[in-house]
Amino acid sequence: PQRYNPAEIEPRWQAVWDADPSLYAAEPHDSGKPKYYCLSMLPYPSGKLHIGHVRNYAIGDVLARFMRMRGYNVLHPMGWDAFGLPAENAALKNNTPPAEWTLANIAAMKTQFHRLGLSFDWSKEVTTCLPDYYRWNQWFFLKMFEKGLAYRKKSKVNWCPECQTVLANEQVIAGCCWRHETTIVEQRDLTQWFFRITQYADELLDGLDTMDGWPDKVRTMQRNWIGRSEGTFVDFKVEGTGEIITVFTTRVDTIFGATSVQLAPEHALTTAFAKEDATLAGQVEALLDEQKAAKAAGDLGAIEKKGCATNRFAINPFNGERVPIWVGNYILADYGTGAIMSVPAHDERDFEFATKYGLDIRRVVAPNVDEPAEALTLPYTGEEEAVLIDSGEWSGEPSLEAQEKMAKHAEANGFGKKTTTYRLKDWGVSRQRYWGTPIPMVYCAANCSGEETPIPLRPEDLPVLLPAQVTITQQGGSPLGRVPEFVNTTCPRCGGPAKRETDTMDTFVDSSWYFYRYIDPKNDQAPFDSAKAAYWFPIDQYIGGVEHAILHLIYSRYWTKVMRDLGLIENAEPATRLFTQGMVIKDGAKMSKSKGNVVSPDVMIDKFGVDATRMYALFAAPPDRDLDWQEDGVAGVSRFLSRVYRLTTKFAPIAKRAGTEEAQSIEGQKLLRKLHQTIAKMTLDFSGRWHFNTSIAAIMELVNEIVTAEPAMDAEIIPPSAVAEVFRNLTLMLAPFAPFIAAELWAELGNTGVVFRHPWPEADAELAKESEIEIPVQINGKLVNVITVPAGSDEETIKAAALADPKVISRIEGKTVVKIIYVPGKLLNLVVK
Ligand code: ANZ
Ligand code: ZN
Ligand code: ZN
Repeated sequence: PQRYNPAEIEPRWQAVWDADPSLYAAEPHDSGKPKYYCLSMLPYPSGKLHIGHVRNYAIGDVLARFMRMRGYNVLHPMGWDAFGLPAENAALKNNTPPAEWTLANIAAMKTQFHRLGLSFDWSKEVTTCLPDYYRWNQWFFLKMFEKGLAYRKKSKVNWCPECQTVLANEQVIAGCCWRHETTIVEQRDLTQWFFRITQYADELLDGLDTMDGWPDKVRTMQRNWIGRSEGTFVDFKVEGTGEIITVFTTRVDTIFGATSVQLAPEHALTTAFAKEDATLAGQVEALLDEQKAAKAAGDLGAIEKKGCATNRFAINPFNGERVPIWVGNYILADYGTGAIMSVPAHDERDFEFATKYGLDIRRVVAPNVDEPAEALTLPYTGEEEAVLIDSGEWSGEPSLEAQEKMAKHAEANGFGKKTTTYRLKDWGVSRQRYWGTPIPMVYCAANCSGEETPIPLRPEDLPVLLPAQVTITQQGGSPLGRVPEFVNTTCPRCGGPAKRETDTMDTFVDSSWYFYRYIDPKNDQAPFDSAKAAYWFPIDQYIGGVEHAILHLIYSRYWTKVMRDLGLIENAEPATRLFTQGMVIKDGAKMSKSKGNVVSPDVMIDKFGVDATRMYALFAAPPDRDLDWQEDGVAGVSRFLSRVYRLTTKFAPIAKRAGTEEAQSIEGQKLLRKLHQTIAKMTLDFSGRWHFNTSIAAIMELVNEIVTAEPAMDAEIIPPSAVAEVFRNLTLMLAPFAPFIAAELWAELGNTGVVFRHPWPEADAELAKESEIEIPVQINGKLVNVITVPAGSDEETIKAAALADPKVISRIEGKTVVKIIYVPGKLLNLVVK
């Protein structure tokens, strides 16, 4: 008998497949076939695939292969998220140009992908660091500038001293840089480019409600990130000066309980007050430091609330009352208006603060008007059932209604209005880096615009190429600013000398729309053809890590809406379904070089082959859970494949002799029953949850049944036609998971053609039907025996069979059966006295 030898089988088949470049190619958008766009997130070309990649890409690959077998026109592309900091770091370390380093890594990883037998359509490859891609980033930038969606403003920005660049809010994690987990992010004042994502805040939020193909946890994270909050602006006047402090509150109904106004340490009035009062200035500085430290620690909510009085007062416009103005370290400058009215009786934070500093605490809402308010435990934060008390003409109003009415009142009297605030901020896209997309703007100091006003390039000026000759140093500022040939250019308006913008774009720009480029990667007239997009979009299944839940997945949704409004596409969301896979861990811990627990895909493949490695990655845990990598487990899957190989090669000669009119035996029926049950189960597993671990377990069970039937197949009690049917379908079902062994066995069984171009098998419901079913019998709730009855037996037959069972007879002897409860198909319980 032949031995299963993946080291021989796998390269041989890969060579066969390589000879057919159309093997995995999507058919054109006008092919008339139903489409399926299966997208796995593209990797950063770090140089080496890790075992986590193997798992992620195996999930998409199985799905793409299955959908092809189901007759869909499948698009399963791959590309490279190729701009970014690591290339610059490598350039610093090894003195290799970022482009060279990146392209060499891409070549190395492509070889690894190839070895893994992933069914990517490489004719659609996209590499984001090449000009034929990034010129379209620049094109979009110009469109967005035209629409007022790209703008420049001076602002406080997050600055990573290690990266020497600005970070988006989304790239600040627990106060530190997302790439430098221990480097505290600083705030700097810089003029930066922004994308107006806030213009789409409502749509981004409301869209989430309709996206039921996305995991709830991802939708919740995006909701919180957008952080829409309905409230009211109310203007308090500073006593004496008449200056206005606008506060943002979600609870205007509690305004009669406001006993102070609190300003953020960075509020403009705080700064103004501090200028005239040195003591105050010192106190404010201390408060600001505390706030920064808490931000860096990542939990501003946990800050020990502190503040200082300004010795000034503000007037509550609702009742004319005079309340002290304080500065609080828990008030953020960049949320709402940076100022609040403090209502200690009904807000946790204000309560803590007022208790500490002895400020008044005044109850103005209560769950019930009849109960004495003094009995209420504070702070009382309820609003659904609450009613206003001690609130002048508003007393007696339910809280929620009062919020509406009081906001209207403020608006009518010119001291406030209803408003909506968002936690979401505009997307800062400027980076002081070299290895990114140049921003297509110039400054014409001499004639047109002055130093500060950007002039957009014309579409025909694109692409603005990244200069190849650049020295990467640790020095701050944009590296492009040190390349005179890049900086000095001519003005598109007056033709005079001008200077180029030297910031590059955040690399999240690249990944916001790369999946649209896949459908038309060689188009040099437009980012893509809209007719193609109309066919392929939205993506049917997007697969990637949950770590992208906010950053990448909000930006891509935003980009989709912008493109829709530019008239390029019709879909409002990029992907109908999102699947977030779990991580691969080792011995319960995340793999890392420092822990020395990294599993190399190459080592696994050398030992066990691609098929066993892929299949183990899918079998060892549900794909959305973390997987603890066990080499023993891979060995186990490899033994399973050896068994399949042995059985198939052994029975192939019999299968090949299959006739058409063979008499069926009980043994043959039993084996075919298991086969069709397996087909049905696997087909169901492919209908949306992608729990491939249970699919593979089902194939394993089928193979166990084949082993049981081996003697009957040897003796040809099971006819050759049944043998042929079983092995042929087993091979087809293995094909998405273990394509190499499937191809080998498909040929071994005498078939020609490519196994994974063959249609997926159909389950025959008649053949799958059980001839007998098992019913557990209980007496007074205790299991006594399991009886076997013909499938489809009615209740009377089953009761009779139970009462005729010897074990049951002996237990009920001398007693009376008072009741028989039958749960159809599940259970029979005799109540006996
Ligand atoms: C008075 C009040 C009374 C409030 C009450 C709440 C309960 P969300 O839902 O997160 O938007 N706030 C407003 N701006 C703030 C800032 N810059 N820094 C810290 N806190 C700020 O929360 C809005 C509430 O958070 C606002 O409503 C305000 O406190 C506070 F019984 O105003 B509230
Ligand atoms: Zn950093
Ligand atoms: Zn000019």
